[in-house]
Amino acid sequence: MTKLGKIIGTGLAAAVAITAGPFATAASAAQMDDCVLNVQSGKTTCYTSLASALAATRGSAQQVIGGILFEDRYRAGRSLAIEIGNPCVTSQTIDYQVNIPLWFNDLTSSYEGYSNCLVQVHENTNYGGRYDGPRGYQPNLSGILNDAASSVRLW
Ligand SMILES: [Ca+2]
Repeated sequence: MTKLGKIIGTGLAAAVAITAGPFATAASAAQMDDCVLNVQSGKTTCYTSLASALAATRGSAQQVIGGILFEDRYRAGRSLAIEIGNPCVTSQTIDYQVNIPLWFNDLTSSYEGYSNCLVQVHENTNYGGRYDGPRGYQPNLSGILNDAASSVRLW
């Protein structure tokens, strides 16, 4: 490395440290905050952005996103995308259902359906308790269902 390279390298490292702040760890430099849960396999895969998560799904054969749960109102914050095998059909019957992984449990504040799916979130696991939906878009879960969803159905 040239002397100039060393200076630039040191400067970048210092800048990152300052930006990251006192509570950051090395892992938080690129937080894997946007995840995709595959309903069929139960496997969750996480990415550093929602755009990356959706791009990965578009690149996978035979999979589409049926809905996305968001940590904050109006599609903000961390997200959990629900990956399904085929688009939803009629909105008259339940096409897919899955329990929300523990890391996203009781976090949902807004949600949106995709691939012709309507989303319904339930207060408890296994589709119990109170629920909201099915809807195409819920921008602001309020009251008892805010930060409470533990399972989700796609209609
Ligand atoms: Ca709950």
